[in-house]
Amino acid sequence: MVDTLTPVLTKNWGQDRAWTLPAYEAQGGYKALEKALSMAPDDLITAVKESGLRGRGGAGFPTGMKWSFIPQDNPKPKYLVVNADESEPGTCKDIPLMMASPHTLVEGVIISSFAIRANKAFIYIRGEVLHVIRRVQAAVAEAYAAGHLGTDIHGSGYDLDIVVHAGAGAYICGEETALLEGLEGRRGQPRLRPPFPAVAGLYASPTVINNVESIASVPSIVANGPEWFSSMGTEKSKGFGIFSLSGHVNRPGQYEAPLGITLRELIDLAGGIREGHQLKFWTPGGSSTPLLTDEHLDLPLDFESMGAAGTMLGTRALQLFDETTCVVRAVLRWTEFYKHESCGKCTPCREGTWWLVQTLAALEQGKGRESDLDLLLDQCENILGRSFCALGDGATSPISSSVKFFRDEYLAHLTHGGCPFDAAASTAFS
Ligand code: L3W
Ligand code: SF4
Repeated sequence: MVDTLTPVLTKNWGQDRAWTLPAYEAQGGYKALEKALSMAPDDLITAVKESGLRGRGGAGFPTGMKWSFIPQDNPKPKYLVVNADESEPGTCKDIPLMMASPHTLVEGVIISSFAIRANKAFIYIRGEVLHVIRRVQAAVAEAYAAGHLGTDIHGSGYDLDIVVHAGAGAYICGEETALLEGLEGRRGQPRLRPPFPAVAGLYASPTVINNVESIASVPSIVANGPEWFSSMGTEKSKGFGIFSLSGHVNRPGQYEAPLGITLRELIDLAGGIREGHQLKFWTPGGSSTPLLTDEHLDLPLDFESMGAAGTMLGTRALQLFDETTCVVRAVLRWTEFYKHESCGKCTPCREGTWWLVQTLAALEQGKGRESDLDLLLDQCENILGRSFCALGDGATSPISSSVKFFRDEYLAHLTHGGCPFDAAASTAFS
């Protein structure tokens, strides 16, 4: 079961066979599609703009504005691509959503494609999650059989085909242009932007790429109206979102709540930090967003407040670590991930992430010198803003933020000649 304060995307997750078409239709599923097909596409774009929905994949770009960038006077086909390559460490919302309620996504894809006048849509799912790919494929097949997809949908004259594509398992393919490269059959490496995909995306045609949760939010906006959506959340971060809590919390999982909720409130919903322990540090939006500490428990989880605190809301992947966790060791593990996932296209990230691991590993083993901390920050500075895509920048986030908050813990490794934490007690990263 999901604890929820805004039961919209997660409302049917606990129900019997919620992922099937009859169960979805019994809850009013595909009624929003019926309504959308009776509207003018431009009015749908206006409704999504007015709702204030912002991209749920990390960057928070306004969804309706992105749709309005699609040049309708361009004779090329238009495409909708759903980024379902969820792989940011700690992020676990799109996969549960696709498993529990794939028709919410499929209905969102049809409405969104109609709005931007696309006749072909792609759902790009990371290849490792075969069960999710099968679940979404089954939902797409059900939608075709019921006349929600294919030619002349609901007698409207509108045609749409959906292709479910399995990625090959590279984190970089969550970057939108690397994803397009992969979809076109090439090695997944980012493209130079601009041009943005809205102008020249898939097969050099105008393309909207949106995260799963963004697209899955669209049917509820169409059904209930933009004011309903914008009545939730904060002034500039409207609506609700799925927060994934993991780590040292009693009930890890997905919690759907209005944007602007605080971590303290979410921890309460999740049954508290494990008995006898205190929160030490956490990520607001996966490991690519700078860490925060127990001093930040009451900050609203919205795009603006997180930015003002020097971090990002990102994907709302809240990874919680109590005082038994060695922050240096946690950061080393994340950095090894970025080194492994660097696509190799640009030098600052390809070489830099390798150097970051060397320096961090020496510090973690107590073999470094105090000056290595400055070297580490210098290496971060030479990657941040100098890399071709956000992966390089993201790799530096946990490092620079952890040095800012836990410099003494780094130094303790040097004076101790290794990790001062009792390995048995350090359960998160053993
Ligand atoms: C047209 C313009 N379109 C921007 C579009 C752009 C994209 C969206 C956001 O990175 C972040 C990153 C990760 N004309 C436009 C325009 N767009 N200007 O708006 O663009 P941008 O550049 O702000 O961000 P991004 O490159 O999409 C995403 C962070 O999210 N992140 C990573 C999450 C990972 C996953 C996953 O595992 N799947 O979501 C977590 O925080 O670091 O900063 O569509 O085309 N002038
Ligand atoms: Fe590839 Fe890293 Fe450069 Fe991005 S920053 S293009 S992942 S090497």
